[in-house]
Amino acid sequence: MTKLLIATRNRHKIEEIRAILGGQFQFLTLDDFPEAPSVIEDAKTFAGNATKKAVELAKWLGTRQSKSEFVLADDSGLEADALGGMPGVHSARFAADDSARSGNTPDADNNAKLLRLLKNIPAEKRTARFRCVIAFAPVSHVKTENPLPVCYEEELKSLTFDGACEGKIIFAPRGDDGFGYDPLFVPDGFEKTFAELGDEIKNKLSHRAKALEKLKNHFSRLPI
Ligand code: ITT
Repeated sequence: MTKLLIATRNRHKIEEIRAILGGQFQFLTLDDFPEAPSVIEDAKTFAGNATKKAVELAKWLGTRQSKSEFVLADDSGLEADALGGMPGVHSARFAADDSARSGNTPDADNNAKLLRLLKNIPAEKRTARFRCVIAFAPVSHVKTENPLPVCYEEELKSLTFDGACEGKIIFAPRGDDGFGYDPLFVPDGFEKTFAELGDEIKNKLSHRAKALEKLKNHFSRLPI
């Protein structure tokens, strides 16, 4: 069975990714590697941050006696149209004063800030989407004789898969399941928030489910 490191410390992401990918992989997470370096997410796009997380962790694992064969990293967030796509790549640290430098901020604070900024926006203009990019990088334990100039080799071998889920932002949080902005997000075609719909439904229609579906399709065609 293929060994896969899920490169996140976000427990909710780990549970969703495991549930969606199912029994095809043997999963490890960053909890299995407390000494793993933390990656600074300073790219301007979800794809940039996801690739950075996957590639840096794959390079680090390549220097160790780890049996992981691939690293999977998820970068995701919410885009509100009335806010020009904010919070976007800053979703996890939206409530911080300086979103480029601070660590993650509590979900409740991020949600409160989102509601504050959308206070005067009517229901029909509260359209939004969750986006997710999954980066998938091989762990190489073998040093090549003629590495590519500079250090692009791992980047070139990594793959990305994206997914989006359209919906709208309501006026007050509802529901207890999920994480992040789930209590404020009603996906198109539903009346309930992701936090009310629960994991089973969310994992069929979410941005993460769509990105992982593409990864699964790709993987099912590989001879491994
Ligand atoms: P890692 O970087 O360790 O993976 P993180 O939580 O910092 O964990 P991101 O940088 O990708 O992850 O930020 C994702 C944020 O976007 C997350 O903290 C939520 O605020 C929001 N988000 C992403 N997917 C979500 C989902 O399915 N439901 C609700 N909010 C979500």
